[in-house]
Amino acid sequence: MTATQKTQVIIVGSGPAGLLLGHLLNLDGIDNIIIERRSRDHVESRVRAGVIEHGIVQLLRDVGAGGRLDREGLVHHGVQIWFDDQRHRIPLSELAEGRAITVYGQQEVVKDLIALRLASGAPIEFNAPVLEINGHASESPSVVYESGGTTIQIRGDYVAGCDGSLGIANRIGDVARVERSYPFAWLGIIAEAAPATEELIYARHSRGFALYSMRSPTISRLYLGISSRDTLEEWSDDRIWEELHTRLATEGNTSINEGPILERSIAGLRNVVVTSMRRGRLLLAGDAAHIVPPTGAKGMNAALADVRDLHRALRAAYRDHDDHLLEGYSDLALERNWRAAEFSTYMTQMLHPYPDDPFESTVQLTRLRQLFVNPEIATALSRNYVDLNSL
Ligand code: RFL
Ligand code: PHB
Repeated sequence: MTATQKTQVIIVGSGPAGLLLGHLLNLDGIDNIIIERRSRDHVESRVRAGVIEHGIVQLLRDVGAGGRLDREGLVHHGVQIWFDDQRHRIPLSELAEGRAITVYGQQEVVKDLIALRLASGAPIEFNAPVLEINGHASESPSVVYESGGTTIQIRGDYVAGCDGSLGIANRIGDVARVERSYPFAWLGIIAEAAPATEELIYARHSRGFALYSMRSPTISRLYLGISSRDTLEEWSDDRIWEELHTRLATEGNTSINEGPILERSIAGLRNVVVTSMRRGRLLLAGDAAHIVPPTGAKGMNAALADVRDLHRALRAAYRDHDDHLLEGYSDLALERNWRAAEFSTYMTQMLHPYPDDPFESTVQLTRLRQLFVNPEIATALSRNYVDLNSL
């Protein structure tokens, strides 16, 4: 092991959460290091979320990470919700004080933040798995990681656990979590095909859920709700397209452009919320602390909103020697994250048919119809969809 290094904040993980936190701390002159298990190339090409809330776009702009996002992001003022063989639209911006969502891939956010990091010259280590987090209950916690065959120990004032759901930080200390699983997963593809829709389409079809999204004028992002037991081998290209055509059709009219499938993966649907996001001087943010099913498009937004709160708290601690915000960080972030959990559950349960449960099916259709009968319900959905994490 090399001699112990020292910094102020040790950030584990370079997903959206860790990268934004590092950037915000740099702007305040607070020393920090980001330590990432995977390669830069891997982190920059991981296909995941695509919808950014109004307030989170503003946050990225405010900190100088909004240039390409503003040029290339697709601003959407409405969303399509299809069911009962009919097309319906929710005018998001009309119902949410003019606010909108921006469709911009998570890996683009990550690329933009990595570019800022490298330009700042602040340390970021790729291919460097964190093996241990020690002394979280003490005044000077430390992290042990591996890099280029060497084991390195670094000590800091705080450790930020931004290492996702499968990382190490959320296993430290008294771990308690509340969970829910669903019998569904999403099969997601990226296809080289111009999107045949201008707005996202969430479809509840009797055969299952489907979502039509996009990444650019030439790249489509599509999802199918499948059984949580299914594997990729069971889903040939032909089967995927056939099912998408069926579920994204109304009155017999299909509306999808096919193209070569560039990427495919299956992600299970689940909720997890830890009972505390602070364990002494170890602070959790993002997927390390909570997971939502993707139906509400909240995961990345929640991760970035956690960092907005955590950064304020760390700044107050360093600049004003005031620990109040740090002490309140977990409660504040959990309240917001439970609202995200509730909304994501509502969207998931409304849009994924349970084939063998006629009661649940009728409840779902009743909920969907209510959305287009009762403007208050559509308004609540719009506000939560476009800006839950800044409400
Ligand atoms: P990340 O992005 O998982 O980053 C964690 C990083 O930590 C690294 N790591 C370690 N590094 C060092 N040492 C260790 N021991 C480590 N263990 C792990 C990992 O390699 C990784 O780089 O977490 P973060 O930053 O909290 O960001 C969370 C988001 O990635 C996640 O919430 C979203 O992708 C969720 N999500 C969506 N969110 C949205 O807001 N809108 C969406 O439309 C949306 N769609 C989605 C999604 C997630 C999906 N999947 C695949 C889970 C669609 C899908 C299909
Ligand atoms: C995406 O574009 O990847 C996407 C959009 C909406 C969701 C989830 C994922 O709810």
